[in-house]
Amino acid sequence: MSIRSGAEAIKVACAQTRNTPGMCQANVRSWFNAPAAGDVDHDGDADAIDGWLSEPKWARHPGDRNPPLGRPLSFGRKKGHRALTVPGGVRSTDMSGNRYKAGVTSTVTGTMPAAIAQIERSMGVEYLGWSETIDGHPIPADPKPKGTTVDEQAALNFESGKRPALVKRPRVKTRMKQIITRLRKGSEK
Ligand SMILES: [Ca+2]
Repeated sequence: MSIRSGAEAIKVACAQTRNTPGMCQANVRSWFNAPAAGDVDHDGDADAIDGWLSEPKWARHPGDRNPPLGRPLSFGRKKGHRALTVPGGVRSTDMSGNRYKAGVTSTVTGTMPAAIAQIERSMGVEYLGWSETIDGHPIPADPKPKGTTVDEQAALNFESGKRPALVKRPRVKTRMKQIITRLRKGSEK
């Protein structure tokens, strides 16, 4: 089982729009492809509190309301809550239009401290912190995008008409065409 990076987890979370009510912990860990934390505090329930407790102390950032993107947030009180920082806010189960709504997964929108406070108010929970791990598993770094080299990007710009003045030189033009041909060959493999 390989754990997803923050960016990969964000993608999975943002594609999800429904959830079984009250299953925040199971949903957030599944966005990361992480195994269940289990009943860490032995209260007979595997919930968000267990998720938070399963994170090693070194990986917890208690009370830090400016968490980075793609990291799990934990809330306490009652069964607690778990959610994920995403661009524009916090992806959360049982939230719709920045209000509590059982069964709907959405992004609670807002800048980071405000979005966290919105979840606290809407769900009656209290922010505990964010963690660098998910259910005790390190979250791997985001994969590097399959980039193009500087030359290849210049060639693609040339082909799409976005040609810098430099490319008007015949020798450069020939070189750009060679690179485009090579790119084409590469993509036919
Ligand atoms: Ca428990």
